[in-house]
Amino acid sequence: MISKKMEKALNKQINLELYSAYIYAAMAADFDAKNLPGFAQWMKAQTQEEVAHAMKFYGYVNEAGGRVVLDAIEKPPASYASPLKAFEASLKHERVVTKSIYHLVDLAKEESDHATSVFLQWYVAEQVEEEAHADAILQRLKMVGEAGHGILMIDRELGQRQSAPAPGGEED
Ligand code: OFO
Repeated sequence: MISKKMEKALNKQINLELYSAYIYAAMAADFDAKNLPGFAQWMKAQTQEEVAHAMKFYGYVNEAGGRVVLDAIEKPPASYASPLKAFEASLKHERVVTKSIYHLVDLAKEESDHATSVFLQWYVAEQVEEEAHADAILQRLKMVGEAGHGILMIDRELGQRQSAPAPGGEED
């Protein structure tokens, strides 16, 4: 059974994961509006992945005897000056999420809540991937600069990203 303090912190994380989903959905809409379907597809898959992250927390809170309480989701930015700016924002956001996961790990340790500690390890590893993926694309965008041809090449490649599997699954 999780503590009230842990329940509150996990509910806050559900909100943050849903905000991540909202940020990426807004980025997808911006890319669709700018005729960059590959970037949009990548962001749509990322949106699904974030919903899955939120629902994995949801499932855990319930299973651990807590109560899921949903809060309002903050409004995400609607547009970005370039794909590079969007991926800069994405990497910055993922670093915030990583910090938040680390705080949860610290709280679990503080409370000797071993079950939550074990549960959170999946997210610790996932955040390494999340930051690495965003950074890899960001570095390539920096390489091609504003050149239309390079952007279109990356767009084609990102369009191949498949959608995330069902919540709670082993998505990457
Ligand atoms: Fe849920 O990993 Fe991104 O935000």
